[in-house]
Amino acid sequence: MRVRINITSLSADERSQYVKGIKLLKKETGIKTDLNSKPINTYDYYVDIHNDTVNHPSTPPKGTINDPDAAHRGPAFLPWHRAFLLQFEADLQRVLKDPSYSLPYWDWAADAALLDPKKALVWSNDFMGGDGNPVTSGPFKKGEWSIIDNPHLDKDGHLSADLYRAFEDNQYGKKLPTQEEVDQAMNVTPYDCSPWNSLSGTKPGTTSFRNTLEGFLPPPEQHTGLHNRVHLWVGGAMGPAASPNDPIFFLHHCNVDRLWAEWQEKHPNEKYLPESGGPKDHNLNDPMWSVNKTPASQLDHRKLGYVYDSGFSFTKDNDYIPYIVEKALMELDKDPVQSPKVPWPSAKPSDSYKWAAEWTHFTAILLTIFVVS
Ligand SMILES: [Cu+2]
Repeated sequence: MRVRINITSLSADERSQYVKGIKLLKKETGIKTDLNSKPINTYDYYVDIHNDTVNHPSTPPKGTINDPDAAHRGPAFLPWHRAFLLQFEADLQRVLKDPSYSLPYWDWAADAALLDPKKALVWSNDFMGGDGNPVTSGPFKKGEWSIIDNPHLDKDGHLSADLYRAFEDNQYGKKLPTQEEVDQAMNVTPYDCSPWNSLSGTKPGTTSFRNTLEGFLPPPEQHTGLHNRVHLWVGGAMGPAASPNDPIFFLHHCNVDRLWAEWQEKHPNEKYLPESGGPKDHNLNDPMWSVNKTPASQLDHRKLGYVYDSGFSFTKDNDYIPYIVEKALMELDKDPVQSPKVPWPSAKPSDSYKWAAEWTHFTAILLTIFVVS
């Protein structure tokens, strides 16, 4: 079973593996063709597919702006992106020659708690690089990365194919979603509800986990909830439908997928909805456009071969020891990038274990003082 881990748990070498894989996919040709059967590099294939989901409305002829496309504003939002990520991950495994390679995830709610989320580890020079139009730092800066399906003007007014970002610029994306907002979403049931679009859950007395996590709920601030707001917070290339142009896309969506997986574990009796009667591509057994999988086939992430390192994965008390040690180390050595190297599991140790935990904590501090001095 592969484990998808928090980016803050990656070593510098592991961070560079992700960057290396992304760059290899961008260089690789001969594997994929675009929707017009023209050759396209493997990375841009994913940009192109995602960009084109919007041209595949689920309610032909084209429905209202509230109606789903093949992958958004509808129940299949979560299974479609799960399948999309798995295909991307399989390509990374192939180019990195590592069948156990697993996408890491960006826990943006943890960054929301930082003094300055713009300085979080994820944006460091050896990983995603920073802000700007164009981006001028990190592995995806101007000259080292180009984007497709999104011609735009740079800050000097020149037509550009460079990666661009605009942290906290969008009026609806001033703040990353907080852990409190995530926790509230995790309590929302059922999975989804009629009318199975971006209005799901807006009618009094109805609610929708999918629409809460996707981010069209709660009204009246539509489009500004969890997943959507992260796109807006990063801004730039993360805004339009070609958002996989920014390699942060996959780390963001891996986190969205993690939250769905945790919700599923938390609510084992809540089924995927709708079984039938919903928009095309979004019913339980509909083949989803381009990924060629049904939502039903994507529901059990363990059967798909992976788990996440957070929350439910920590079932044994012993699993906490590295976290307790790490936390102690962090207290003594303030991290300059303001990010814990190891995420604190969301579940808490059992009461019987608290004493041992406190002792481990205490010993770790003593050891650290001893080793440092
Ligand atoms: Cu998407």
